[in-house]
Amino acid sequence: MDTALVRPVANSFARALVAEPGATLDPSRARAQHSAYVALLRSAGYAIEEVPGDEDHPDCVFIEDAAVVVGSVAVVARSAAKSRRGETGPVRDALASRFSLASIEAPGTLDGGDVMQIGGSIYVGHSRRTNLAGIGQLAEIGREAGLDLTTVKVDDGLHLKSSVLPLDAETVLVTPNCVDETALRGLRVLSESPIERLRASVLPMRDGRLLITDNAPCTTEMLAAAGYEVTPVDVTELQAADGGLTCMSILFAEPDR
Ligand code: CIR
Repeated sequence: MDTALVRPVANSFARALVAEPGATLDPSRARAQHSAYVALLRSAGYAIEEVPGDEDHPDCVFIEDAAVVVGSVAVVARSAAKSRRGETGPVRDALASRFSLASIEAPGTLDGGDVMQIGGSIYVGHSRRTNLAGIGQLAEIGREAGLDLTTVKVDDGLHLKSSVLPLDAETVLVTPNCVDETALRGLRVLSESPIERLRASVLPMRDGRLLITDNAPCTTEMLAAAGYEVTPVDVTELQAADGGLTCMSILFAEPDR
């Protein structure tokens, strides 16, 4: 069974972190869009488990950043954004009954949005949120699970997965000129349409459909022509707070017990 861990949009979402100052955020609109996103995950066959929301943490809906599942280990993250550090407890509690636990420790920092797992390898963004100490700690955990880790320098965008997203086990969708793309050699790269820069976010679901943000029609058409079964979804209010489609869930196969 595959599970999607999600977290509701808090009323305090209006105060979520934004890279572009001045953005106004509407929690009700974000909540409606989030519900549609969760409904699509459910329709794909994920068992939805909701971690309680937290009004003290306006960004808590972006649950991906709080923890990363690597093999049989759930790694509790430690954001460089201090306002987000308190988000991890309830996420850790939800994962603790299924996985053994590890944590990124100071001075390491790491957001789950910087961790891309594809084809048995881990790629980690070295970004404003994730530092080399955090990457080193994750590499050690990955090594024990038999997974290679590649560091990718992120020059533009919040996280690695703001601009590099898995489409399948060997292909990524890349926004050009955001990361050191030499680190991605070995992967097949499809490029986001330049006129939709950083608008296309994707999430491959377990039923074979590819969720895609509905404000990126050129990229959607390109992916459909490449053979992906695309399902557009409107998450513009969450994108206004720098979120993408991966960041609102933690997806995993339930471990055998
Ligand atoms: C932040 O700045 O941390 C949030 N407003 C957005 C986080 C998005 N997370 C993600 O894409 N993994």
